[in-house]
Amino acid sequence: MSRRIIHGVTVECVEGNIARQPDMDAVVNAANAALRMGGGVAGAIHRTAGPGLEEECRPLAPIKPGEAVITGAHNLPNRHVIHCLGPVYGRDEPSDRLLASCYRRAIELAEENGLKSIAFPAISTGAFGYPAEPAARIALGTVVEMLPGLSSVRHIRFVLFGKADRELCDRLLAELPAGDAAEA
Ligand code: AR6
Repeated sequence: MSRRIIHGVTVECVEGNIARQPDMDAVVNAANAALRMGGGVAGAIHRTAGPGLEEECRPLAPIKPGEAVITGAHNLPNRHVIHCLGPVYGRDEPSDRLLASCYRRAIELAEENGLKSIAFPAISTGAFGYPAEPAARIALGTVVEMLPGLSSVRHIRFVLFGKADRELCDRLLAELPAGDAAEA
């Protein structure tokens, strides 16, 4: 687990389950285009949220790679779910820009809805095949670029499934320039 405060925003890497982040206003779903139950993150989120989440999602689907939509969280211990469709690696191009767009749109939606905290899984790095390290660089890089302009979001958490991905996140977070604020 590692944590830094950059431009007044806490950014952290933790190991865990995205469906069990009760202290976060929003959790991000690594969705499919149809916004339906799936495997991995989408399985954990929909299973915990219950069938009301799929119902709320139906009129919002389909979404395109790089897009994000926001819903309620139903039985999840959060206020909202932000559903992002990541690129399928090797198919949806330019994959780096589409992946960056997911993180950017998710944070924009959090800001528009006055949310203070948001937790991300490693979008596209499971079933969609995006290699872990370039995906993590895009995730952290995109988020950090936005930090100086944020007014509502004060806490951003990356929830990694397993030690190797969490250590990768820790390493990239430690490499970031300091920003303007105290380190935690
Ligand atoms: N909490 C946190 N991370 C998780 C969890 C969890 N509960 N479960 C898996 N991961 P994936 P994608 C990690 O496949 O690549 C779905 O079936 C996992 O180890 O969930 O964007 C959808 O329906 C990996 O590092 O998302 C879509 O069709 C990362 O989260 C498709 O898969 C993302 O894995 C989306 O694929």
